[in-house]
Formats: sequence, structure tokens, C-alpha cells
Amino acid sequence: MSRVIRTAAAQMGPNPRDMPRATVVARMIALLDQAAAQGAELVVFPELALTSFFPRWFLPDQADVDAFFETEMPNAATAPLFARARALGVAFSFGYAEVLQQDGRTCRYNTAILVDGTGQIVDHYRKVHLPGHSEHEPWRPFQHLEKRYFEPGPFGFQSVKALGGRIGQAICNDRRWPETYRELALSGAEMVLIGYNTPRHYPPAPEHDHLQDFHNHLSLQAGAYANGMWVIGVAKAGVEEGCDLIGGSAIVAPTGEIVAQAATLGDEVIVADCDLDRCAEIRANIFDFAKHRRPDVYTRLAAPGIAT
Ligand code: CDT
Repeated sequence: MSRVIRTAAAQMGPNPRDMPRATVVARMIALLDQAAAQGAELVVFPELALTSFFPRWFLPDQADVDAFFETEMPNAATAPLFARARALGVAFSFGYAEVLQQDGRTCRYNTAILVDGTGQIVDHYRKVHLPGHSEHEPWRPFQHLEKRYFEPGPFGFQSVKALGGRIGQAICNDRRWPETYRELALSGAEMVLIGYNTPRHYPPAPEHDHLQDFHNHLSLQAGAYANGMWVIGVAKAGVEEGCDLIGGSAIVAPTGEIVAQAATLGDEVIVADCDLDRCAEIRANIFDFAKHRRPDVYTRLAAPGIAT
């Protein structure tokens, strides 16, 4: 039986701060329709897809922060997206800011969900690697306050059975960490969905700004190859509230080759046929984990210490 998932990366252009969620969701539905017209069974949207990338702002009033969060999913704003996807029988994933009450306290996560073709949420991932800083740093031209506005996801990385294979999720900065992919691969993932918002300018090391696109693809391609799995990287791109976000959304094969890549910095759909059986090209060969991996000597990997 064929295990090809025709997959779309639905890159999004900027979401201005005052763009209503209804408008953003209408754009997402237009992208979903375009993808479905090309036969896509799975449509992958970016990190924090419903709003502007708000960690760029220091917002002293918690009410201003909370305006970017969702208390339930689906909700009134996203219900039309869920309905259209269900009508089309298309699975989709997207990122959003999630707030919930848990064990008597308020928890806020940078979250991504995977929804299957029947409209069921089948995977709920909370971002593990939160980049940036916790305090206002006025010297920066823009902030990166993920460490202030979110807490790290406590559940790590796992994949779920969906669409005839095993699918996992990660979010933006996670894609730079080899551990992300290896953990997902060891959980059986054959495809990993990764939305991102990556500013071209990195204030602590501006000498690397010209490498942002390179580092994006380097990470996605290395993760795919070293673990023999499909990686779908999807940007929110373009100039959002004065902040230049890279594009370069890409569908990467288990060989590490980019098989489809966005050409713009706006709303754009790219599509590829992702045959999950192609994971074996790598996993039954150079990265045959059972045959060649040496976890007995990787003792430092899961230990907290760092040699100095
Ligand atoms: N959203 C996100 O994680 N962005 C980071 C920006 C660099 S760290 C300040 C990234 O890794 O792309």
C-alpha cells in the first residue's frame, strides 16, 4: 500500500499586530484551498500562525500579552479553518500561543497541533527550546521574549500515528538542535512538521545575519538526513511590524535534499509527494540505528552537565 503523503507547506506572509484573527484565518483557508486543489492531504502552517510574532515586544501589561493567546482550540476564530479542512478531508497543523489553567496555576506555551482529516486533534506539541531572554533589553532593536511569555513544554518530543505513518512536531528554534530530530526519530517519526518565525537580524551576533537562510536549511537538511525522515519547514516570512523574517520554507527528503522550496516572502503554497517508505533509504543504510548507533557511549547527551 502506498505511503505517499502529498504534503503542502503553507508559508505565510506577515501578520500585522492589528490584523484580526478572522482575516488571518481567511488567508489560511485560502492557502488550504490552494493546497487541496493540488491534491495535498496535509497542510503545514507556521509557528504562532494566528497573530503577529509578539515576543518581539516588551509588553508590561499582562492583558496586552494575553490578547495574543488562545484559551481553547478550536475556538470561534479558528472554527472556519477546522470546518473547511474537515469538509476537504485535509489534515493540517499550525502553531499558536496557548494559555491554560493547570494544577492551580496559569501556564502559557508556544504550541503546535496536528489535526487529522476528520477534524480531530491528534498531536499537541509544546515548544521545548525557548530562545531569547526573559527581561526587557532596551539596547535591542526588537526583543525576543519567548523566555518571558512562555514556559518550556514539559513533554519533550514524541510522534503519533497519523496519515498512515508516524508524524512528529517541533517549533522554530527546536529545529537548530540535533537532539530534537533524534528524539523524534527514536520515537518512530517518519515526518516532522516545523513552523518558524526567524528574524534576519540576530542582535547578539549580527555578523551571522547573512547566514540566516543558510543556517535554516542546514538545520532542516541535516536533521532530515541524519535521521532518515521527511522534514517540513514552514516560515512566517516578510517584514512584520518592521521586523524582517526569513522565508525559505522547504520540504526536505530523508536524503537531506530539498524537494520543494518557497520562492517568495509572502503567502505561498509549495507541495511535494512525501513517500514515507523513502525513510528506509537512510534508515536501512548509513543511519541504521539498530546496527550502528552507540547509545552506550553517548552518556553525556542526556546529562545536564557541560565540561568546561
Ligand atoms: N521563533 C524562534 O524560535 N526564533 C528563533 C530566533 C533566533 S533566537 C533569538 C530561531 O531560532 O529561529
